[in-house]
Amino acid sequence: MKIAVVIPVLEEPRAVLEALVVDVIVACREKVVGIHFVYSPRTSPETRAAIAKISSPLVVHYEQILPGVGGAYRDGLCTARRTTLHERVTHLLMLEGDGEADPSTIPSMLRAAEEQDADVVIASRWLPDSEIEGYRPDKLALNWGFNKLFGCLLRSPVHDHTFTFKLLRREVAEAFEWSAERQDIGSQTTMWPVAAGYKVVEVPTTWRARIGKSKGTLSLAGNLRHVRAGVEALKIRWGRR
Ligand SMILES: Nc1nc2c(ncn2[C@@H]2O[C@H](COP(=O)(O)OP(=O)(O)O)[C@@H](O)[C@H]2O)c(=O)[nH]1
Ligand SMILES: [Mg+2]
Repeated sequence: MKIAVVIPVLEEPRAVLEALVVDVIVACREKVVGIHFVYSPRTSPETRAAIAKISSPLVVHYEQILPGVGGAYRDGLCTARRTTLHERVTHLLMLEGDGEADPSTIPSMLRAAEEQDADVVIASRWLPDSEIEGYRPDKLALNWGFNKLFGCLLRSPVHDHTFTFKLLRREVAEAFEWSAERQDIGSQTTMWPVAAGYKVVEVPTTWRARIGKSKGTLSLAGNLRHVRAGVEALKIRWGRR
């Protein structure tokens, strides 16, 4: 297994970024071949400077071309496959730069990929051993309902259909024309592989809201993007695409 990690960043504290890189290296060891930070024109100079100071040969800097956080991940998935030295990347790890995703889940994600021969491993916020801290109650209720509804419609084995933090087999990353521009990249990259019959498994994780205000959060209406991703998944599932 050779992993390229994709981390979009806007304005993240230096300590969070440094800890992320250390945690990824400790968790993946010799399996990690590149840690790709994806920058937007809105990424702060402080964030860029903090990453520039991290002295690891694994760190790669990339300016996104496609719009939004969805575009950042799409660009990152693409460039991570092309530019990670001479190694052949077999897996892509999507990880948020804001510290809300818990990198201590990575070892169990790698184990699940290897032991269960999974195509996608989701870090899940909705398993019995998962924890969610500081999620807005209205969004939490919406997320719960969304997961129940689309879990049922898609006959999905998954409990968390929207979280971005996951490990994708390279083949899965290349199998779809991802179109998400915002956080719907999380739902596309889970629901479309589920719908297409890939083996998608989950491991429990802890999600903690970041300290301070986030810049990129979706409005309640923006969550309709997840519904659109779900409808596209249904079309894949029932053969209309
Ligand atoms: N490169 C890039 N990063 C972004 C963009 N929008 C959000 N991010 C970063 O992507 C990561 C994931 O964002 P997410 O957690 O979905 O947004 P949140 O609601 O702001 O926490 C965070 O580290 C954000 O700072 C963007 O348009 N471009
Ligand atoms: Mg976040």
